[in-house]
Amino acid sequence: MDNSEVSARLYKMAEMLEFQGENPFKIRAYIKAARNIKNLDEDVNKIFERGELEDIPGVGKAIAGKVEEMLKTGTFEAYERLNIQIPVDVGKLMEVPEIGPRTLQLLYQHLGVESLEDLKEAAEAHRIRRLPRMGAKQEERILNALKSLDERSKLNRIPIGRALPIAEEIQNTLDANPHIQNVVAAGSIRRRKDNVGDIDFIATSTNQKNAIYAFTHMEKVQEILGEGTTKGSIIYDGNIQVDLRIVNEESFGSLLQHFTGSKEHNIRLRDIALSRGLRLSEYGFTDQNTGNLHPCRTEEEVYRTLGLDFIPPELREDRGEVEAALSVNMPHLITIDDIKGDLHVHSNWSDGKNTILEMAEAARGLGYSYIAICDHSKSRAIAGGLSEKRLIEHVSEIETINEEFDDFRVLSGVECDIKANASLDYSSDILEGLDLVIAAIHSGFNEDRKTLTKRMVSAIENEHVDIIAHPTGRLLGERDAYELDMNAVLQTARDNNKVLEINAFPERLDLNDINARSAKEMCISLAINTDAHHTSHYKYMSFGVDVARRAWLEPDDVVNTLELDKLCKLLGIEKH
Ligand code: DGT
Ligand code: CA
Ligand code: CA
Repeated sequence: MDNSEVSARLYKMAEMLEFQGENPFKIRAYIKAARNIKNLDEDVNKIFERGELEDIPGVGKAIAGKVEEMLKTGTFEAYERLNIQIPVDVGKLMEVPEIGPRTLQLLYQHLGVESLEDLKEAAEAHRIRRLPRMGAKQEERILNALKSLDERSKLNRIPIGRALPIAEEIQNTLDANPHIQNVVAAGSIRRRKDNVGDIDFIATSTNQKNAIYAFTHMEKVQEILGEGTTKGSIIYDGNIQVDLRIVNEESFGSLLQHFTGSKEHNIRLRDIALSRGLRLSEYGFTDQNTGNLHPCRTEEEVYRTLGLDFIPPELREDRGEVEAALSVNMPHLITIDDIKGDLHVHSNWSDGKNTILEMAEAARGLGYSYIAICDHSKSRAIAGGLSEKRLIEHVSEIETINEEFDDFRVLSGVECDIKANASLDYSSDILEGLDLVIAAIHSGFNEDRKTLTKRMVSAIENEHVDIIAHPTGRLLGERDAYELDMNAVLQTARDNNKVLEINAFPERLDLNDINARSAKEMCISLAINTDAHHTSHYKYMSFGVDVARRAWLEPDDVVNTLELDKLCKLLGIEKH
């Protein structure tokens, strides 16, 4: 167990004791020990090996014994005993501001409340107001507290599109500091998860104290949560928690690996280490026979020592990457340099901000060979959807523009609405005249699963449709994916040889990593498109590539890695 795990278990013990109505001194002792172990600069295992557990402030003889038990067995007896005695999820329930240990006792004994779900059910059924010392007001306060807890846990996660620019801003500030070197954002942000809980930096320093001070005193710091000799923790502008750890160069690789996570991935690595007689921690490998610590300077060294291929951060989720690395079977993940064009771009013919020519020139400037202009279809009046007549004019405008280029092609496309009755927004003869048809659902999100799936399936089966845009309709932190039988969608796409989009617009990232990986496994091709409404939106391509990497995609899985002629062949586009 590492420091944070030991500390978490001590905290949980304190909560359970509180629930039992134990002696407050005993409870406070656990909390103090938990806090001090969490804030240690050194691995608690090392301190234990030196026989110095009792030197940790707040750790007396009794708690030192429990820590020793944990380090040897992963838990301690008193905790296990209490945990069996108390069926109640004390930790989660005490997070509700209205609920203290006495109320919890009452709820458990009278109503059998063991979990947050039980609590919600009891409150909604108005059973709480009838308890002694409770009333309708109290019950309503609990319901409100539950609601805001739910919202906060959603709000508390930050979409990567918001977190990454902030991480880059902080990175630049730290890089400019003469006392700080090797700054890397680790954690879920390095794994490019589509939403992150906080931002975890690690760095080396020639002057640790100055480095931490500089970090906690950056201009946009709202609050300092902690300031030690090797770590600092702050709330940054925008209400985002940011942590910084300073590490020695000798163990930089070990710490970077540990703090990149995920936790699940690290647990797998720890097991592999143990099978080789080594204990893996954020400080390095400890030989279990000699007790010697071998810190790793690079992450590559960590994986090499375990007999594993290097695993890219985006794959570190314990979703098969460890097995792939053991069998020397890692995928060759797609990179941004593989992208040859963007197949979902808007212009000012509908709700985009730039002309078709401007969109084309900007894309060409990025080194792309093609884009597809896919403005909205006629049903989307608020987005300036094109009437049949305008669509035909749009196609000839694109033909004229193409005459200006010999190394670049604008494909004429449309983002065609899938209407409520599952039909498309234009007739077949109109769709036939286009190079590319992207179909999407933009309305009726609240329909039931059967209806929405049917709309999607009919669109995929339509012979003129090439790509399904943002297939689940989710908006990060705003709107959940609509109800959809994803399996049916994937099977239909496979059977009809259709392409599914990874929409790279940072609010969408749709398909997500999990669904995109299922698509790959079913041999369905994907397209990574920005849905740009402005030339500046082309930069979002990297967010889509990140999703693709987390989905294990290789260049061959993505149609817009193809050169123009191969793409045209694949999509049946006429050459000009
Ligand atoms: P987040 O911030 O919720 O998006 O997710 P992460 O993965 O960034 O998690 P965070 O910030 O709690 O911790 C950063 C890394 O530190 C995590 O990916 C793995 C490592 N870590 C944290 N807690 C534990 C733990 O209890 N056990 C192990 N083995 N590693 C941990
Ligand atoms: Ca994190
Ligand atoms: Ca963190």
